[in-house]
Amino acid sequence: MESSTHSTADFGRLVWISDEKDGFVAARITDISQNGFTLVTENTNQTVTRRYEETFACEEDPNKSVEDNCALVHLNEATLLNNCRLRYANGKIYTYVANILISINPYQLIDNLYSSETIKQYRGKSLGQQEPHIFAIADKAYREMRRNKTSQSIIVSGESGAGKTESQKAVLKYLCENWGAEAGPIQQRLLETNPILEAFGNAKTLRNNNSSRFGKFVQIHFSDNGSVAGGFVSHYLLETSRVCRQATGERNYHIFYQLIAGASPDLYEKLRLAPANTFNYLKHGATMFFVNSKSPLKIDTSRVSEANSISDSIISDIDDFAKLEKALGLSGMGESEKMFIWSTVAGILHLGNIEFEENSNDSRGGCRITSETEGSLMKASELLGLEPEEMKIGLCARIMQATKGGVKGTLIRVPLKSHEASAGRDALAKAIYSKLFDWLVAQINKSIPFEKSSGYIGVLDVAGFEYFAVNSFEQFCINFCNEKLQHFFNERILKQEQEMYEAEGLNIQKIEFTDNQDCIELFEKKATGLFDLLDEEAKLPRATFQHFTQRAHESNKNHFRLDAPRKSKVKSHREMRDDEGLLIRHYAGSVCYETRYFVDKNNDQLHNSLEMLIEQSSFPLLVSLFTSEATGAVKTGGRLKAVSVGAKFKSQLSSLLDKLNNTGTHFVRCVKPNSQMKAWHFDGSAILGQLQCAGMASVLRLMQEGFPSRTSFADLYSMYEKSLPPSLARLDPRLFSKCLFRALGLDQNDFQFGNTKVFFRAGKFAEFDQMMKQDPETMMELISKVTDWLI
Ligand code: AOV
Ligand code: MG
Repeated sequence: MESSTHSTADFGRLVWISDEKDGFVAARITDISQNGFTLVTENTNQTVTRRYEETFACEEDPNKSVEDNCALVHLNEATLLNNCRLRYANGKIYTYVANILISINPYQLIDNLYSSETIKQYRGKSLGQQEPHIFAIADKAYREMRRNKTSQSIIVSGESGAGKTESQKAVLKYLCENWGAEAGPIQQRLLETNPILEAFGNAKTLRNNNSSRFGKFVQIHFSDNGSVAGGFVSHYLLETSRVCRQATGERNYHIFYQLIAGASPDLYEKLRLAPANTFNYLKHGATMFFVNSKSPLKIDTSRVSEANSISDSIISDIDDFAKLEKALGLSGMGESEKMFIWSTVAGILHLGNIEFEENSNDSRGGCRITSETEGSLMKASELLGLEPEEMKIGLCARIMQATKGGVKGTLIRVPLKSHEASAGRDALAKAIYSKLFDWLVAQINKSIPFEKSSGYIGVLDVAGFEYFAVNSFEQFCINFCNEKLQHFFNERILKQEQEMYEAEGLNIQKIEFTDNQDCIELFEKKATGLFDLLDEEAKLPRATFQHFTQRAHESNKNHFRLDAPRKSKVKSHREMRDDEGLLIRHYAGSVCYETRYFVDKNNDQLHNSLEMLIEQSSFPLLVSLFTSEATGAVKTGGRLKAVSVGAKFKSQLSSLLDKLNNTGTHFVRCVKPNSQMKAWHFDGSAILGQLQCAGMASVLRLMQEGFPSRTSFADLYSMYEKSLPPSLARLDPRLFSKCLFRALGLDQNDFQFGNTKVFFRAGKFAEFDQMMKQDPETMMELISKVTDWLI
């Protein structure tokens, strides 16, 4: 709060003060000094002192909650947190901040929250007419798409486990159930994409039992008459490292366990499957099976790892496998395609069991496959359609082109050390899995074509900003993506809003917000940006992460956003030398990245003998995964062009942002209430941190000053034009609108007239909208009274 405004009148006033545990607690002012307040906390009766700027204004009644936070007198972080807390305690997970929806994960199914009856209640209703809900946002997007004839995007963000994917599913359900009737199978296929994407792209992590390990933008297309006409799924950055390794307590992708648990005895035999704990790619995380759900199915306990006692967990995998099979069928995949998928997945598991040892008989120091794992090689080669001998050679050696005096010569085989062969094996497994995922998405898209589209509603579900004790290339990419989205959010909500106020001649104070364009440039600037430097490093004969890191620091000396890791104030970070890490100041806080695997992770190309190996597979579908453009491969002169992971992601993101820029946007900020995934437990400090990361503080400031809803005079006029008597039809739209507002008797404080639009205070549009729904005759009567007076 501003110091100049304080006086003895503040004595006894209640304010919010920051609190380590709860985010904010209420405290009463007992004294005022030059530097700040002395206060007594309401709950614990403790006397504390705070500087003025550390306190936030509190509502007269701090126990009053509102659906739209903008209905409060004081809009700040503390009142927002308190409002969310009060609502959450009453079983309400949704709250608006004007048009932005905040959604706090209940970690428990709420009766009827997403039922068909509820869907009906929201259809065609303006925001604010019903309780806050994700359906209201979906409906708003739909109405705006129809009214403005422009596509719309719903941007769902939040940290892992906050409820993004569940929100996305709710939006899909709402749109398909309301406007999908004519689309029939397309609508069903759209809804069935989820079990497929989740089986292959989700996994149990420490933060979320069903964590999406990829980003997605799902577009639902609509035809001219407003019914669902098709869809399209774009996906981003699947986490491939999980295929080979998982952190303790985490799992590999669901599909591996689903297949083992759910395959029929015949299929199980055919795929040479075995209990999960016998596969290297599954046993490191150690939690094999999980989750709830009761199933009447008989369980074959021999498939459960011996290390894990039989529990309910396996049942969910069996159920989910059945759902997956059905979904694949609905997406147009026949028996042969399903078999291809199963054998590829099983092939990856067997591939992971192949181990190498140094070959003392090889004078060139190469390695060989251990005799104990020869069987795995046989099984993997069979399931991937490869010759076992070829596979052996492909795994244990790489092909190089000899050069003599700068002239390229014959191809030679260079034997690999066992650790190099192991790395190649893992790279192969990851490549096959990620190509399979690309292919599945391509198949899904084929099954939901959108030729008759006249516009779409897209829902974006990407991982939110993250930072851990150790942050690597994955966090680097995700956080870059979040910088871009935050920038878009700032542009849309904050910058454009203020520019519009100015253009409309509204007198509203300028709101400062931190522009993060400089941080984006640190990543994507040509030549000196971190992504380009990383690509350049890979081209060097002796690429090292230290050299990359040094160059990153040298090329961006004195860049406000970049520093040496030792400057990190975050205690949990491991000590790092300057050439081992990057400290980046993101919009949501500083993150220290460990660059050790950056160069490797940025390059997902297989060494060429493995690429050649796959191209020899007797399964044309497998070969096509590596050569078809549908799965994202770029071909140049018959060979695949090497595009680094970072470069691909950067270009995907820029095309996503182009799309978002051309749509109307709606924001949903999901919040994870606590780190234990406990139902209805509100951890104030953790939630406050997320609201801050979501950029809510500056939004609140803007809303406090501004008018977040508006409608143009021209639109208002055209709604009535046809039924206007000649004397009224002469009025220009602005004058007409003024008459209309007089007639309606709206409170002068709730709106302002701009040059082309009328603007409403937050939360006041619904009231107006409701009045506009009176029958035209009553309205006309009202208007003509005002015009009489006017003329
Ligand atoms: P996320 O998508 O944001 O995380 P999810 O949507 O997967 O998070 O939600 C995590 C879990 O929280 C779900 O599996 C549900 O159990 C529960 N949940 C979320 N939303 C609701 C809701 N509205 N009602 C009831 N339970 C809910 V990640 O994909 O990890 O970033 O990467
Ligand atoms: Mg998710």
